[in-house]
Amino acid sequence: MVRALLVKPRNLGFDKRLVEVSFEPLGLMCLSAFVKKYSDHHVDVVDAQAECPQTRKLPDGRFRRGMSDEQLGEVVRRLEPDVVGIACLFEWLAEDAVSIARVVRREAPSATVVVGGMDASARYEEYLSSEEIDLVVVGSGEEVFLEILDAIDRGEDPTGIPGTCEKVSAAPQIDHDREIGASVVCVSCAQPTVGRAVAEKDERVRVNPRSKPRVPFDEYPFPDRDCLPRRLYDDRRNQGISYPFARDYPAMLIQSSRGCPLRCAFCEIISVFDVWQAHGAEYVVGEIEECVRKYGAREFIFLDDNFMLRTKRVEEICRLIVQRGLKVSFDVLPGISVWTLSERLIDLMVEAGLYRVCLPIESGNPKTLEFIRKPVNLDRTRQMIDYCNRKGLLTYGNLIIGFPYETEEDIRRTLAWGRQSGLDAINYFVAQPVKGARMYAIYEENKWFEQHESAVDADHSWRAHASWRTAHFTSEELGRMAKEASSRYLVHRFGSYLIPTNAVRYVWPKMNSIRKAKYVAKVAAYIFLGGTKVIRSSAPLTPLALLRGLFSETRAAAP
Ligand code: B12
Ligand code: SF4
Repeated sequence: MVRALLVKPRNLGFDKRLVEVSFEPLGLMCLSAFVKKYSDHHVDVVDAQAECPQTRKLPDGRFRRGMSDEQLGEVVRRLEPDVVGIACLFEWLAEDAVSIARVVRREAPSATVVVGGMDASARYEEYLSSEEIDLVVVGSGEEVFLEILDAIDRGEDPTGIPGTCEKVSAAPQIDHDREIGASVVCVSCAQPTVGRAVAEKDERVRVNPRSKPRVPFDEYPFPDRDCLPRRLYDDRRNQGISYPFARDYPAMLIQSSRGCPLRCAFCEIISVFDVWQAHGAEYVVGEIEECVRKYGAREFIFLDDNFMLRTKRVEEICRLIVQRGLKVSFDVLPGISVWTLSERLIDLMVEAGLYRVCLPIESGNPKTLEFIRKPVNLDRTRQMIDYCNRKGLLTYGNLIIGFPYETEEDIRRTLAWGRQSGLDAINYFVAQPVKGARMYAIYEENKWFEQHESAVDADHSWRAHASWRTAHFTSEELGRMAKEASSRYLVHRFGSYLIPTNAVRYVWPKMNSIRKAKYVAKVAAYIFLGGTKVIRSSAPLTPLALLRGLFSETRAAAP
């Protein structure tokens, strides 16, 4: 039996309010449950952010929320782990993952340090360049992490395990034709090459190809939601901060499928989760029932990368929720693929508890959609948005601007489409070159990462930030355009509700019961009074501003 410790990093960022956002570490909960079900290894889970909710200002102006290194060191000393697993979902948390590994190395020098999660999977080389990290697990972690524990339990080195990336000592590859006056033995041909050898190739990372999952996905246990005190996440304050747009508290996270076989240009999912795995409807609704029974959950936030990939499965999930009389609400955080929607499916989803819908449309420009390779039909999308609005769903969409070769005109087309979309709100993002995504190479080849102008506002935790340039825009212009586009759209949209026909068509279906009206009032108050960062950066929302927004031209905030 080995002792494993799983750690969720502390949160970092320039926005003090955003670093308070604390989601339960569902990935670590999945690992914990799996190891407990299929072995007798001991697992502890620590949420280094939520378990010590103190925020400190760092010298560079960022905030860090969570345990100090000393507190973390104390935990490691007390638990004496043989293996420490650190989750890293986001690029800007990599730094904290490394500093946690450093603490572990100091307090438990013989422990194996493993890192996993979305960012670690996509950028394993960067993680392995840290001396303190031994292994990176790519993609789904349950089976691989258990194999690592088993290997250590058997007293073996956890090397060569499929699904891991590891360091290999820098073996000198010999160029027999070059003289450097050193004496080396060539690792390829084992010839002593005195006087004319050079270490040419320095391959320090080995990727051990993944094997097919062995355990059927429906035999995976439900996440170990009790491995940490529930109050850390279900407490009303945390729920309000972390899920400000939820309707029914407590809201809980759930993942019914992983991965997505599509290859949108900006998305790295395919490089991390190489197979699409999905639970059947019985499993999903069984998990919902358990959360309702055990924790009193009233709302579920699905985290699936592509929840809608098999619409039959979605229909079955919704039917079962209705049949079993589960009075729950739900939302799909990463969004619903709009091309899969039909009026019938929307009806069924609403009946099962869908009350707001995020549509990742990505672009209002057909040329850009072609570049992304997302099968979005813009006319059909508008029809579906209209139907969702009439069904009383709160509709918001994601539109991305600043793709590598997008011109001012291209961006204007997206903004113009957005304005006609009928969505209640639009999040405008800057296209991000994430490692593992198809379009990453374009930025590398053009050296656009090195040409960014603004690292001052380097808060990677906020969507409008860009630290790279594109063919036509600087990083500063990209960030500013996205920020302004989101707030301008809201002003325009709220302004349009002043027209009585629009109010009847769009607002009334969302407010025609006390429950719905209370929810809309809450969301509006959050946006305009509490203020998201986007809104706070726009002009005050006076009636005049709303009228101006209504009648103003769609302008790309281009230079
Ligand atoms: C939930 C979520 C959020 C939540 C919070 C997440 C959190 N802090 O806990 C919220 C809503 C706050 C959020 C916000 C954002 N998010 Co987000 N989010 C997600 C999402 C949809 C699901 C993550 C999740 O919980 N999955 C469910 C669990 C079960 O899976 P998992 O964590 O991957 O764990 C499995 C494996 O990864 C692995 N594993 C995980 N940890 C470990 C550890 C070890 C030791 C091992 C061995 C294995 C292992 O095993 C697990 C079980 O198989 C992902 C998409 C994705 N596919 O990851 C995006 C994602 C992580 N988000 C992303 C982005 C860009 C953002 C935002 C920046 C969006 C924006 N532009 O504003 C903001 C940032 C806000 C902030 N300051 O934190 C990107 C990250 C890109 C990157 N590499 O940096 C992702 C990958 C989506 C995407 N494809 O673009 N997000
Ligand atoms: S953006 Fe969505 S649809 Fe496209 S590959 Fe990623 S998860 Fe799949």
